[in-house]
Amino acid sequence: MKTFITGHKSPDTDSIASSLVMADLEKKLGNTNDIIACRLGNLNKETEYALKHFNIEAPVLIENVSEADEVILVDHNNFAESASDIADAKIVKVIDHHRVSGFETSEPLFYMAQPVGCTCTILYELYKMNNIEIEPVYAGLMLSAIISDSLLFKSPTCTPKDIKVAEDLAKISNTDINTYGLDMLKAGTDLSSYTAEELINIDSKEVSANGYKIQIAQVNTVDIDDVLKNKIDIEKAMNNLISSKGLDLFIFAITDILNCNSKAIVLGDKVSVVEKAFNTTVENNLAFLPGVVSRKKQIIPPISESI
Ligand SMILES: [Mn+2]
Repeated sequence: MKTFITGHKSPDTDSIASSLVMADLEKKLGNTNDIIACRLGNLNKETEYALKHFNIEAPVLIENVSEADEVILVDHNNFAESASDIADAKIVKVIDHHRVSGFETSEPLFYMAQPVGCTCTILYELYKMNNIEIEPVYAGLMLSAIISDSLLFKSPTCTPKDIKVAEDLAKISNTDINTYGLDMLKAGTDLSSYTAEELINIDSKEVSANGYKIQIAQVNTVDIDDVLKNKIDIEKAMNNLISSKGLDLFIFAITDILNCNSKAIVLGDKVSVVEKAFNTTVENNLAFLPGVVSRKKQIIPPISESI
């Protein structure tokens, strides 16, 4: 019997860490299957940095879950963000911190969701609930995920619980949160080796609202203008995806993680939605979004509302 554990497509540090950590938890909870931590895409540089720092192998790259007897989803539930054949799989557990959407099973399952900033915050609680000791390497991975999802606690998605858990994980893994956290986040902002096509896919989500198809991609940087040097190529790549996927709107948010602002390249027939949502003007396909760092809390809700 094989149990696959996977996070979402375009995996971020939380999705990768959660799949590795959940695999450890499952083993310690007594799951005797062949437990395989998986990923549905390439590692980003921030995640690479974290895995290297804590000296742990990346999850196995998969395209579908046809080989699995059962599947555990972490850090997502929406089938649109999961393996292409997930609807046919036997999903036995979900550990997630996103809204429930586009998800259905034919059988009962273990489903644990909390409105916290990071899936790893919930996994930490699972260790505690089951009286399982956390090994330093898994503490380090969970800490990395919380730092990543919360942008070092600066994102509005961050809750007091995330901070408390991170502090304990820092102790267990003997990590200085600020030094390590900044180094890890900065490692993720080295975008120099990405092509425009890759750039718009590093962290990209399709959401549908009111019948419209909207793609919202995001990259983190310490210098927005540096990313905008390739604006023409990025726009070309975005327009290609708009045609091939039939998108109504494509928002590519470039987030300054030090100053906590974003600029977004906005393309598609529904650009006016962005102007309405953020009470701004899109000039030269570009909108300034002061104070915006979180796609989940600060971009998706106003866009869904105004469309
Ligand atoms: Mn997450």
